[in-house]
Amino acid sequence: MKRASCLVLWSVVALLALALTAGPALCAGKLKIGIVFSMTGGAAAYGVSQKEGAQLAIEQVNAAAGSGIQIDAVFEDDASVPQQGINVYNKLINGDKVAVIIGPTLSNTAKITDPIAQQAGVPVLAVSNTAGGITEIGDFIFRDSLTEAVVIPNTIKTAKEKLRFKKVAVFYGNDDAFTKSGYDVFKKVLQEEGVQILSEQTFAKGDRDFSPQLTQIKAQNPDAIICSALVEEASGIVSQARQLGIAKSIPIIGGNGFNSPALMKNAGEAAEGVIVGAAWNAAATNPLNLKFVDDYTKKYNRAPDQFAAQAFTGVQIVYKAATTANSADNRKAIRDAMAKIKDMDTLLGKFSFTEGRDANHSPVVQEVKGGKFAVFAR
Ligand code: 1QQ
Repeated sequence: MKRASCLVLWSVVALLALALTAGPALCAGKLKIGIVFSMTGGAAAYGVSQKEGAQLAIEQVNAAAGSGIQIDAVFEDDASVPQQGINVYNKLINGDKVAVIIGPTLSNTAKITDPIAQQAGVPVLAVSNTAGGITEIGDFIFRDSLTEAVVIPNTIKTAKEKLRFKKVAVFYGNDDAFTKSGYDVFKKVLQEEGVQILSEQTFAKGDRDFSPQLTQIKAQNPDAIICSALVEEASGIVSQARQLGIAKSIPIIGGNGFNSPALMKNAGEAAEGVIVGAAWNAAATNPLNLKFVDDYTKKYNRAPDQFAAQAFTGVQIVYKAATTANSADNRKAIRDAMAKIKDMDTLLGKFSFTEGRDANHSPVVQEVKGGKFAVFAR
């Protein structure tokens, strides 16, 4: 009897050993993703959409995964404040021990949180940071959001070709990494394109009254107003420009901060005709985008925006990296697999990272028409 049970035991051990050495067993387990978005504070309009986009992707990935790797997401709110970003990064990395982080919403926060992840060897995928100098933080930092450096030159060239503006006023926030970075790119391209900059005006985060600057801008009689702002301030600027009598024929041209439907919600009719550079437009007809727009609209009863689309894609990219690495928890292996992603089918098109771990696809130019972002075509 004793000998028989011993035999059974040995056969089990032998079988186990065989299973372990018989090539790559499919890894199951939970892929813990820390997801940091601005759910409250000035950037909440972006963060709320991002969370919805991410949740839709997680649902779909987990439904398709069966007994393979499942995503276990830990959502955190950075409250649009860099210090809160630091707090939640530390919690996710050291407390929850996540394998990878998606976020944070703002470049202004990423600039100080991402070095923490880099130091800890935790891969980060930004899904909305567009300022310069983010992926340069280190080799664990990636993004699927097109930079202002890629989007804005296309916006200015396309708009200038159609509208033929020669002299513009530039208006930007000088206390935020994204608004400053957008301003730098706008200025460089305007100079390259030979457009005269009549004046440069600034505002600060949280400002509500833009009439002193807009009154000066109006007096300078520009052909267009170039504005680098997050959506809270952008909405106020657009509304007040029209209230002060700056004619609709003088277009306001913005960067990524303008990309939220909160602009139309807050500024209403005044937002009509605003021109915005973007990474994505809802009208893209590739099958994955059609499905995304349909699924999202059914789930949330409203159309998705670019931030939802990029967050949705971000979850898929991270998941692909984990399954390629065949690991739910090896941070370095997931980083390495992410760096190698090539021609992945996404709603943004075939997705690959550049050498510098940035997104690599064509930008679009949009115009607000009938309360929606339409592809710019005048
Ligand atoms: C950034 C941005 C914001 C407009 C989006 C959240 O692009 O902070 O980089």
